[in-house]
Amino acid sequence: MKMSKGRIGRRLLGLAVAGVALAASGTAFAELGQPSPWEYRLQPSASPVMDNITSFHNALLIIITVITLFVLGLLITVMVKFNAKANPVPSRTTHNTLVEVAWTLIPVLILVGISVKSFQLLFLELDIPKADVTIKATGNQWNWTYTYPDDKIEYTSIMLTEEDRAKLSSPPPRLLGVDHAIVVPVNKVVRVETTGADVIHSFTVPAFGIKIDAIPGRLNETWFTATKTGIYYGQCSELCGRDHAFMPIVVKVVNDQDYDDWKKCVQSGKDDCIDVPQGNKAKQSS
Ligand SMILES: [Cu+2]
Repeated sequence: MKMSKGRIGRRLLGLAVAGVALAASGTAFAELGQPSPWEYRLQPSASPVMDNITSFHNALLIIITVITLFVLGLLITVMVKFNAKANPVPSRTTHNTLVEVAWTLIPVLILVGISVKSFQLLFLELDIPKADVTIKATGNQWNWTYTYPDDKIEYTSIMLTEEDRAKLSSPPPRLLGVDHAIVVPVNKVVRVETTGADVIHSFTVPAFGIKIDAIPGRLNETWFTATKTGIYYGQCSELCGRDHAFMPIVVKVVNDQDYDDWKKCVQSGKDDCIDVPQGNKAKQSS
């Protein structure tokens, strides 16, 4: 079957339009703080670190696309222009100083540019600003224990069963809901300390751009500032055993007033604090 040039062009154009439509729908489905069907991008950002990760990722995507297309173009040019049929008498050129300097220097400059941005991002992630709230997350097989050392609050967060989930008026996504979320105030620096009680787990919340191992006998730390109120879902991201897939992380970001109310509520041992859909296990630790 032979296709005319015009037909091939129209098909390619059709494919390009479909691709753009798919890319656009990817953003249309994206919901803050949780994964969405057919998502292939990063989750929408809700912290300054994630803003930086997202723009770095997008910039790298442009750079590698341009480089790949450039190399592809060179390959096609060589194949078309310099094959034995089109170019029976090859040139005997072996050196070209300008070209050699250029193809050494330009990639080095590109890599240096990328590394500078990359180090800036690493420092942003690792330089923990003065914290307003400190939370210690302890990974257990297979749930998380959260401690607010400054407020003497400690509770364990366990994934909701399908039955529990069905009872809720607005159920959380499947396998992501928990009985007790982490509650933090919006626009405040939250320092997260992680450790493991048994094996290595990993504390991850994509929308905040944090992923840090929770290792027995060690205290790791990271931080985030949630810039929008809402509910953010994450998961343990280190294969930690049988129920690794069933120890989600839920962070509820609320305003200062709600945060204070929640703290008081938990400290007074009440049953219906804002993060608790049923039963109360969040208690003041002794
Ligand atoms: Cu785990």
